Amino acid sequence: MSLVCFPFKEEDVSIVVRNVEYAAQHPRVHAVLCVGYSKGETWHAIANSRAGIEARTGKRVILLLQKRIGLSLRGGKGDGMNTALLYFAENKEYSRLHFYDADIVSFSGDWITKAEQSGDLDYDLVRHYFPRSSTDAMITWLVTKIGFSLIWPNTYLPHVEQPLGGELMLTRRAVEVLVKDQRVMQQSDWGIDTLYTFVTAQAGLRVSEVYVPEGKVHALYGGLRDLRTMLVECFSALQSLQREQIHPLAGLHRMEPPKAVPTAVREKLGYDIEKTLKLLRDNWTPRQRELLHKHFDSALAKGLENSSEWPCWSFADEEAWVKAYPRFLEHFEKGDDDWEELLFKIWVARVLNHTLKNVVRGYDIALGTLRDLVRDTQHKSALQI
Ligand code: GDX
Repeated sequence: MSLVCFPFKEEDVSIVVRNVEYAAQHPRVHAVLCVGYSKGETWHAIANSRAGIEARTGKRVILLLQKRIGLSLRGGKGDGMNTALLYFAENKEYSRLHFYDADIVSFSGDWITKAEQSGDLDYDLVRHYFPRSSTDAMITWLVTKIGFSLIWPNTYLPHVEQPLGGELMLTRRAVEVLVKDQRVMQQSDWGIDTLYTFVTAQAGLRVSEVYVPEGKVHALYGGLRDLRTMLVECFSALQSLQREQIHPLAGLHRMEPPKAVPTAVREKLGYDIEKTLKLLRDNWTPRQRELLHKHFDSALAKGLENSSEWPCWSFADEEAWVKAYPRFLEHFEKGDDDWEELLFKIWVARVLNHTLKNVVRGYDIALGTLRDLVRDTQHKSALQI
């Protein structure tokens, strides 16, 4: 018997309500849990449609406000997901807990079926993965997968296709591992996905990634500025884990092979390039320049400074990013605006470099360069351990 959770903030209410009903209709699902950030429009829309969905499906729809659990960090999606973990841990009638972002336009009962089928093969954690545009997932590729490759190259972590995905299914065993772990319960912000991925790997759980061919159609980003908080919180979560050890043979990771990528995904541009170009010119301070020259390679420092005057990005190639990453691991300070802005600017320059050097050569080349970067980083790092 499964419980499906949708964490939500403010989303298109018709999509959220429809997704709740789709989940409730599924034969394996016993109840749907909606965990809201606040009592806004989306909350009230779910509250108003709840009785109708319960009458039509015969399943309970539970509506909870997220608890403030991780008190040292911003209260965000982590508190929402962890509120669901605690609810599940206390209510022993459920054996599996699913999470789905509430705003997925392409969500259907098939997503639940796929996860349930892998759960039937005794995996502890099932993650959904899907085809993504060659300019999407830039935090996943450049921060999380490169970080995993640099820090834990000889584990399965660098091979997890979508380690930040919000669509996953946990067995009771996996939930118990997470709930008992203070690192997880304190991660109240966007870093939560990193923590779930890392801690389940460290605990040696069995992970399966299932492929959803239609992809995740959801609200799009404007300029990359929209992703600044997520970038900082995802990097900082990884930075907080950097001294942790994982046994190279811990856990098991299996991946369903992908299928041909749909044309709409191959052709999609994930963000607004023109708006993003301007970001390299904004918010400079003398201290940012000082930190840049003190801690980073001179070619990168000079290139980024030049970009404050005129759009340029060629300095932020793959090698420059992989060289800069350990410097951030060592010196970055979350909450220090100059450090956050430097991380953001160097990441923006890297994303622009990827877009204007690799993506312009076509989808397959662009994805190939991302995969090669992860593989090469992992290999070089493994040789140094
Ligand atoms: N309860 C609660 N509290 N829900 C939240 C909060 C919060 O503070 N913030 C966001 N949500 C909900 C939101 O309404 C949606 O249902 C879901 O969480 C995801 O948020 P969204 O803003 O749509 O995230 P985005 O940018 O689509 O990122 C998601 O996908 C990334 C990815 O695909 O890689 C999100 O699941 C990320 O964690 C993931 O990295």
